[in-house]
Amino acid sequence: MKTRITELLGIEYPIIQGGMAWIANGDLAAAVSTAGGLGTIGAGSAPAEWVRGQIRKVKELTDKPFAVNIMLLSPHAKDVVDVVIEERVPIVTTGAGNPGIYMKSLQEAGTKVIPVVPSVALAKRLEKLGVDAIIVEGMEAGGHIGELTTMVLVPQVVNAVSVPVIAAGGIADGRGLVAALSLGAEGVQMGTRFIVAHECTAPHANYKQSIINANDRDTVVTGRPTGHPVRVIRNKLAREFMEMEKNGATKDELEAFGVGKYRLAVEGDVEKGSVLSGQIAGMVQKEQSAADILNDVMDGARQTLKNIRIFSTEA
Ligand code: TUI
Repeated sequence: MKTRITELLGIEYPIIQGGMAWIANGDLAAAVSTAGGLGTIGAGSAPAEWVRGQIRKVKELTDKPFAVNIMLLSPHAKDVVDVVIEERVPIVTTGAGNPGIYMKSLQEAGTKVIPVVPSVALAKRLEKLGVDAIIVEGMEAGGHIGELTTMVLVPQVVNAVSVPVIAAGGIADGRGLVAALSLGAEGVQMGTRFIVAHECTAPHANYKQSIINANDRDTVVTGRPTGHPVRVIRNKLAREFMEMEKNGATKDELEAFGVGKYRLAVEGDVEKGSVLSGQIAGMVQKEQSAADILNDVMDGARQTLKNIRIFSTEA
């Protein structure tokens, strides 16, 4: 399968692994890139030197292209940009904000910049600044999300920009890949499914089990009053958050209550911690290697294309 995304990024399959904060370390990124996708290190809110260590690890493990995701709300975002430039990282994805102020220095260093956007307006603005491609993420996704679904957002952004578009949110198999391509995307980004990859070494086994156990309705969105809505698995913490929100807790109270909770879940406390996950967790059923996940998605896509040859192609 060849698209502008596989060509731009120099990868075999049009599948990008999401740069999940606290979860996507160098082990996972290297495994995905080695297997023909685009692996991504999630800088999250980690210090820049941690990111440098993960970059060096990926470089040791593979010669293939890889990315670093810069979470723009991080207090270390600027330092991470400097490290990415020093280490000559080929591709940067960004999330949770507008990467405009970093565009020039990243592109002068030869780094391709691919922001995650939740709206047509931001996609248009960033295209003008010269981004190389755009990841359009629907609110089916896990973690920090926008308002619109993948199904409605992807075709509207495809209509509005000419750079290639990557679809994210609610995609975990070959049917999702074909659906995204049907909407005009030229690649997909998947997060939740890669959490259960064998090579995803950061999260505790309990975190992976929560993803595997989850059914279709087991995620909820908390934090809307803070301006940073986050999709998580419904657990003790999520119920407490929802109760606080119902009782009119202030932004400051909610934010203070949320501090340290991602880390707690990644370390194994999946009741009192925030288990970030996409809605598609209901379809993620087993742990597999990154290579098996990529092969399964590609095989599923080929099968799907056969299954949907329902229209006669004769004129
Ligand atoms: O970024 C994500 N997912 C994330 S980031 C994260 S860590 C976090 N910590 C504290 C508060 C919030 C998050 C956990 N999950 N996905 C990409 C994404 N980016 N989703 C939505 C956006 C986004 C939102 C607003 C991108 C740009 C944006 O622009 C606002 C503006 O400045 O115009």
